[in-house]
Amino acid sequence: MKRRILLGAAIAVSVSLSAGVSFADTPPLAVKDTYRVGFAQMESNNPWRIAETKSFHDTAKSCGWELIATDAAGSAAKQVADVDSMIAQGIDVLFLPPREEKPLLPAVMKAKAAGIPTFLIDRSVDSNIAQAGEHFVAFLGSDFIEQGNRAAEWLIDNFAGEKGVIVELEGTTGSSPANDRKKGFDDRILQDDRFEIVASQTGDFARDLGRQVMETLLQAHPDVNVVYAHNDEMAIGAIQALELAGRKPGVDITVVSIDGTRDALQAIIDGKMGVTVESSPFFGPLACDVMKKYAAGEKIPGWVKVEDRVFTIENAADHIDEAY
Ligand code: GZL
Repeated sequence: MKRRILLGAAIAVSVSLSAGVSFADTPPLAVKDTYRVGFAQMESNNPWRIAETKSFHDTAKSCGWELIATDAAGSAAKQVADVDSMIAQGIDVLFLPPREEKPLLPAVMKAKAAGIPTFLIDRSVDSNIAQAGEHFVAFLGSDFIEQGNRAAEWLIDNFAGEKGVIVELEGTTGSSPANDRKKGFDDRILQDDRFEIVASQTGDFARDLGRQVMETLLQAHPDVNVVYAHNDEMAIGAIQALELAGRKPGVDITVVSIDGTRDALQAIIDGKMGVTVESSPFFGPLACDVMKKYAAGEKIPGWVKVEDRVFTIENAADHIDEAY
């Protein structure tokens, strides 16, 4: 079953609601007019993070949230400490985008022990240790394996060369989107024997590090003709590095990415990027909707899956006005 929930101005996110899981073990949430809500953001170093945080602030008033929002500046340890502080401040519910799958497990366990229901936002934690319906209520986010798979499908369908020599720029080490975008892309692309991944290195989802890593990998692999970046920030950084080296992104090298930021859509319109698979940051309204349903006793699926679109030269100009 798919439902479309209007997020932000014009972004509608279709959410597929699979069978609910029992919540015998997750802390209850009372139906109230106002809630003290913790939103423990991991960092604010890129447009995606900034758009997500704004989405929660923009939702607070209409959802009756007294929002306690923190920013861990890229430190998983600080993100855990921020959650500790929120628990001490007596939050009713926790929205947590865990920077990395393992280091954020203590935050999930402490919230549960304190009787606070947790919703994981945009990234998840190590499912071997913590599960939806027991340690946290649900994960709200995209299917990162599917995103990687769709990026590979686009490349297979649109690459005109004889041989694809791929450099892969990975996201934050140990994060669920980096792990799964790699799995989804690599498993699919290696089924087509035209392609070879000659290097794969983290750029930590950051533009400048993505640029630096691309400069280094370009030295080692001058024959590269495809870049697969786990997010647009690193893809834009890679495009900068390629142009500085005299390469022509979109002409002699194909760039494939994920997120759907404004700069990426512009790069597609300019012919420098081939595709970006959407990964929406607008989680505020969805978090409000799911939290209220949980409080009302409705069954919530362990994974509230956000459906993503694909942006290419055919539709980038139609969507750039709504991009962040
Ligand atoms: C995806 C999110 C990722 C974005 C990156 O849900 O976790 O983190 O794709 C961001 O741009 O840094």
